[in-house]
Amino acid sequence: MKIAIVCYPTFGGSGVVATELGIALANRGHEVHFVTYRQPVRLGLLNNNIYFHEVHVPEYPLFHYQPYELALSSKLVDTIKLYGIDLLHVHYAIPHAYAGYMAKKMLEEEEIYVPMITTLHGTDITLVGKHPFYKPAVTFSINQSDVVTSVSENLKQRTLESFDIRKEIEVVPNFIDKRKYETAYTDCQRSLMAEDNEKIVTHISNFRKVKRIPDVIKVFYKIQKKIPAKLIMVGEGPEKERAEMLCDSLGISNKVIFLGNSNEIDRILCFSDLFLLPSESESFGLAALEAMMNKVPVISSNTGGIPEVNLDGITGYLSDVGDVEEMAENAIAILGDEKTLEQFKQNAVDSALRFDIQKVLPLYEKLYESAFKGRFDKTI
Ligand code: GMT
Repeated sequence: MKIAIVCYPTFGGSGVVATELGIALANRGHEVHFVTYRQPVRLGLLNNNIYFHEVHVPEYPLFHYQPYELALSSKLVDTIKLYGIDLLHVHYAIPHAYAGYMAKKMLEEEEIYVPMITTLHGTDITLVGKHPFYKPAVTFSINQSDVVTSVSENLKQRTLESFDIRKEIEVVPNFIDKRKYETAYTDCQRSLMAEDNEKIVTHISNFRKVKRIPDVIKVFYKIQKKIPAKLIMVGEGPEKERAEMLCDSLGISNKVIFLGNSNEIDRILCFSDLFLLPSESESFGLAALEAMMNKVPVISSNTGGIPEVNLDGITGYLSDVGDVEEMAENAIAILGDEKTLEQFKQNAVDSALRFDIQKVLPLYEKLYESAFKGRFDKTI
């Protein structure tokens, strides 16, 4: 099939999932066209089956806000016509499902019928999407999608609770490619980051408020009082400066390494012993899954879809949002005993295999096929 994928090209989870999905589809022989405002960060080299079409938004001084949706829907129309695209898959409802719907309608004027799959990722529903200023448009564009998927059962339920949805929502979880890890680094180079006797604790995110970055620091502060350890903070975002200041005031700056955004996530996780994800809300927690696949147990909050990924007492531990005391106790219980740590590491990787791409990709392909077969239904 010829598939157009719309996503955010940044380090956010939805963009990562969309990119990895596109690469996997291309490897299965599909022709994949990414349509977005920059080449997605995980895309790497383009190949015979992968194309990238940049959406340009011309600046005009009259506009206080530049109309990205307009430029995106126009680019979609052009790309779909030029390449004979069979199907459109938009990741993150805002504004992609809205722009996708407009493109569909424009194409219908020319008797071109392209089904649209919308994948809900989290904040497009839980944070931004349900804001009254966006809600009618988000509800409309979800209902107008030919297929709607959500990355966890929890996100599906939250969508149904918050919006008047008339469509069936299919749960297709996020995924990970186990084959990528079979050839992963053998020399983890942990000595670059910590002394032999130190444990390495890691957090990766976009440093937004929802990630509760101060909790990460507070949990680590308690850990390092009992166990020699380093904290590696990966990512960029609005909370980063405050985090650096908190480390300073707690006197642990020499034990915390801020790395910024990285394309070497697997390399960092390879030498990590524990992953912290104390988020306020999380529809899935892709970063936790990536950690688990790298044999890193997870200490997390029990919010949203995280319990579908991190299994309490098996792959790590779950606590109520903000319960830094319990999170630190659980972390110390895992890190403080080598046998326990080894068991949790093994459980983490075993459990991550539930989300191997070989299991998840066919779910998307099946939905694509049924949407493609039914593409004329709503237009008759
Ligand atoms: O918050 C992020 O980490 C980025 C955000 C996004 O929109 O890209 O992530 C959301 O989608 C990811 C991929 O499906 C999920 O793993 C994250 O849990 C989800 N974030 C939230 O729900 C806060």
